[in-house]
Amino acid sequence: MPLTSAQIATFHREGWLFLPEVFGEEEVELLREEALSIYDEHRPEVWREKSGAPRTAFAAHTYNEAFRLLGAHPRLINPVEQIFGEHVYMHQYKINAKSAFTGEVWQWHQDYGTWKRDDGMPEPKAMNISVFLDEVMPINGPLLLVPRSQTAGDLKASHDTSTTSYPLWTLDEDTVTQLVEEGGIVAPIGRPGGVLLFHGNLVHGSAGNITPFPRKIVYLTLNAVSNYIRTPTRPEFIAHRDFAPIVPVDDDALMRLARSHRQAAE
Ligand SMILES: O=C(O)CCC(=O)C(=O)O
Repeated sequence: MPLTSAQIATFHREGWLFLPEVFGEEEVELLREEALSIYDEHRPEVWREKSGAPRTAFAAHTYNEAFRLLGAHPRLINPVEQIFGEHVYMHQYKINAKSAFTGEVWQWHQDYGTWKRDDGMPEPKAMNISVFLDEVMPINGPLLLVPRSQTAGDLKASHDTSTTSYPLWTLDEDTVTQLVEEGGIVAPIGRPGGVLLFHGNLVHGSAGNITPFPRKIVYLTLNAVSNYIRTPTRPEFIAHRDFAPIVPVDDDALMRLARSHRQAAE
């Protein structure tokens, strides 16, 4: 279903949009199982917290069939192309684990801050569209968003290479305080299968997860083809160099794969 004009207006005003129940239980169940087996692999794309628990798995669309189909899924590609008005390619792909008890913080940041400084992306014409694989609750480290902060543009940031295992261009407390005074903080929560998209300059972060409930979210970072990165410094599996437009798969492709896995297991 295309986004309605009211949804597009909300996205442009607030900087984010949540779409519940975009993927069904069978589809999400397969993705959840595949994510767990990827986290068990020892490969350079799987980054770990200081505790050794998985933090994120990069580029799973290049080595896992279920995540390949998700990375080209029309329910994710079409809304972003609708907003940008042009074709998109995959700039980055992550399955963030936020593991039970050990999932660590993501400091306050804007995604475009890192894409610009580390990858040479010309404009904030890229965004994250994410899929909840577990229930995202107020207590298990949901994303915290500062509504309307995308209008502040690209903010001054410092490169934090020590707080977590993942280097990030982060914002200072005064800047975050001021933006929160203006826009508040929201924490989109919801059932597995929900989809959240947010502007590349929207200020966001998340707290650690000390609950027994994991909070896996897949993030597709889709970039407008004309906005391809010019001066990448990060490895290919973090900032992709294949700028070809994504060709969407059939809407039922992931469902069919889930059913074939289930039948093979019966
Ligand atoms: O998964 C999270 O909690 C935060 C992820 C994030 O902020 C990002 O990937 O830019």
